This record gives sequence, C-alpha cells and structure tokens, in this order.
Amino acid sequence: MGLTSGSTGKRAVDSGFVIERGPGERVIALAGNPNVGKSTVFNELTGLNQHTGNWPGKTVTNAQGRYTHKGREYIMVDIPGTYSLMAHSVEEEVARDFICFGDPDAVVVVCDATCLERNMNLVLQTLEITDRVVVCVNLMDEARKKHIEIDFGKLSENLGVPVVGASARSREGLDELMDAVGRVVESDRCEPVRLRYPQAVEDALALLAPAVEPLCTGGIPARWISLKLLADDTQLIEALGSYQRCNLLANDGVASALQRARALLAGQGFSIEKLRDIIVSSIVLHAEETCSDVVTFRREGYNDRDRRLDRILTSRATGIPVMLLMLAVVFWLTITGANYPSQLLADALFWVQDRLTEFFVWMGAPLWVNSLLVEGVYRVLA
Ligand SMILES: Nc1nc2c(ncn2[C@@H]2O[C@H](COP(=O)(O)OP(=O)(O)OP(=O)(O)O)[C@@H](O)[C@H]2O)c(=O)[nH]1
Ligand SMILES: [Mg+2]
Repeated sequence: MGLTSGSTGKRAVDSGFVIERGPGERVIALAGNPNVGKSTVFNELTGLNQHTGNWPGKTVTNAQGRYTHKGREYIMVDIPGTYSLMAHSVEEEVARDFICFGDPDAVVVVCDATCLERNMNLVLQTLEITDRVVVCVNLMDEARKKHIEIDFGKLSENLGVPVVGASARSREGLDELMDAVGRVVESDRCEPVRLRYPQAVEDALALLAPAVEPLCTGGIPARWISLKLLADDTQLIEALGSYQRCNLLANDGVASALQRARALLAGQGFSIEKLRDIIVSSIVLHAEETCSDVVTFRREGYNDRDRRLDRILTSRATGIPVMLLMLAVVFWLTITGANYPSQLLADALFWVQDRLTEFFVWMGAPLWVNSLLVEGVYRVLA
C-alpha cells in the first residue's frame, strides 16, 4: 500500500508518507484525541521513541514501527491526535486522511479514561467509516486515582466493538489490546452501532447513498460520504478525488440526487449550517448516551474543587480579570519581583566571600592568594 499526500493541502507536514507492507503484515492505525497516550502505546509496542509529553499536539506526522504479537506481524502507525474527523487543522487532516484513505487493517482508538465521554465523539465517528475498530481506554491508573470506574463489557456492548483498558506507561493491558486487535483483524466481524440522525437527514441519506454507492470502491461507506456531501465538506470531497480518483460531483447521478436530497432537507428547514450543527449534536448526544451506564464516579464530588476552579478561571465575568491579574503578576515578577530573591542570593554569596577573605587573613596567606582564589575564582563563579 502506498499513501502519499497527493494534492491535498497537508503536503507540508506529511510529505511522501508511504507504508511498505510486507506479506502477511497488518497495518494498525493508532488514532485518538490529542494527549491520550497514542505515542506511548506506539513506543511501548515498537520499542521506538516517538515524542511524548504532557501537552496536546506533539505528533504532527504519521510514524510507523513494527511489532510482532503471537506470531502475527503488525505495522503500527502513530497518527496525530484529532478531536473529530471533521478536520480543522493540518494535523487533523493528516489523521483523518490516514483513517479514511490509509487502508489500515484495523484502527485502535486510544481514549482517555478520565474523560471518556468526550473521547467517544471520535470513536463514534470512526465507527461510521470502518467496522474494524478496537477501543483502548488508556490512563486507567489516572482514572483509578480519581475513583472513576469503567465497565468495559458494557461499553463494548454499547459500541459493538472490543474495548480494552490500559495504562500504557506501565505497559498494563497492551497484550490484551493486541489480542483484541488480532481477533478483529483475523476473524471477528464487529457489528458496531451506527449513528442515527433526525428523520429528515436519514431520508436525504436514503436518497443520496444509492447514487454514491457504485462510485465508492475504496471501502468507505456510501452513507458517510453522502453525509459529507450533504454537509458540503469540500475538503473531504477533494481528498476522495485525490486519494481514490473518485470525482463525485462530476457524476450526473450523484449531482442530481444531491440536488433532490438538499431540496428535501431545505423543505424541512435544514440549511447546510443547520445540518452541520445537527450532525455534531447527534454525535455528542450519542456519546453521552454511550457512556451514561458505563462510567461511575465512586466518590461523589471527587472533582468539586477542580470544577469550582474551572468555573472561576473560565467564566466570562471572572476569567478575563483573573488572566489580566496573572499577566500583571508575571510582568511584575519579570521587572521587579525577581530582584528580591536575586538580591538575597547575592547577599548570601558575598557574605561567603567575606568569610573566605577572613579565613585567608587568619591563615596568614599572601595577598595574591586571596586575590586569585577569592576575588578571582570564587567571585566570578558567584
Ligand atoms: N499516568 C499515565 N500517563 C500516561 C499513560 N500513557 C501516557 N501517559 C502520559 O500522557 C502524556 C501524553 O502521552 P503521549 O503518548 O505523548 O500522547 P499522544 O496521544 O501521542 O499525544 P499527541 O501526539 O500530542 O496527540 C505523556 O506525558 C505520557 O507519559 C498512562 O497509562 N498513565
Ligand atoms: Mg503522539
């Protein structure tokens, strides 16, 4: 398989990305929100050293490494973090394009156990594109510290794909993760839940998808492509053209079905903007439902203090004054504040210099020794 950037706008960060897949090797994409531990999983499995750190947006291009588990060979691909498949930045486009057009044998969606519901948005969107998904609920050690319990069986039932808990930093759960990947890749056909949209949108999709279906030879479901057409996702439509030579809008059947589907939606009061909002809110609602019977906070109010702080720091009334106050403190520290500890340090060091001089005088050492060692070496160092 060869995936190159083609003519899309992300060439600058992902130039010439190609996977050399040997016979029997399976390609596994490690997707997920930013900063959930994708690169940590990748490093633990492949022994490579992808950049990790506690802030989002470290991985900006795809990286690949090999890993053998129970006799099966895998090419693991660490892709940039993304909150959704509606790419808004170049890194998100790199991630979206690999999931959609990189033809991975399975996608592992790595999630943060401490905020599972938010991570479900990407899981649900990935399930719209492929059945071969394994959900890795990472950072379980952090979740335990916060007294969060997750029912993996229930989550797996709600999503229709395997779910595995992990703490990648200590390698916990990674063997089980690769067992699940192996099963998905080799045999199990999952039956993932499908997002359902309001009836008007479903009707429009039913009208458009049959026209799109014969043109979609790359494995991406016609339903999802139809949704993107309806929402006028030009980036995705262009990417389809460049990766799969699938120029949907040039096809008369698709163009006329699209016109009819749009008219149907307009008749129900759905503008393109409103449709986009509906798509996002349907995903968010579904994510909420998916997690409602899965996550339990064992200690009620465990994060009350964090939430109180969040309210103060992010509310419109207090957030901006607090930010200005902090900037003023930083400004004061830079201009004046730092002088106080600096003065204390200087006083302490020069106090030591005086004591050293007294020591050399007491020893009866010649004046040049004191000048060389105390006023020269020590003073320069101090
Ligand atoms: N406590 C704990 N920390 C973890 C675990 N896995 C990863 N981390 C830490 O989480 C932070 C983010 O990990 P990365 O692997 O860089 O995350 P990423 O998803 O690749 O991030 P981006 O590339 O920026 O999207 C790092 O500080 C890791 O050490 C885990 O299981 N437990
Ligand atoms: Mg990373």
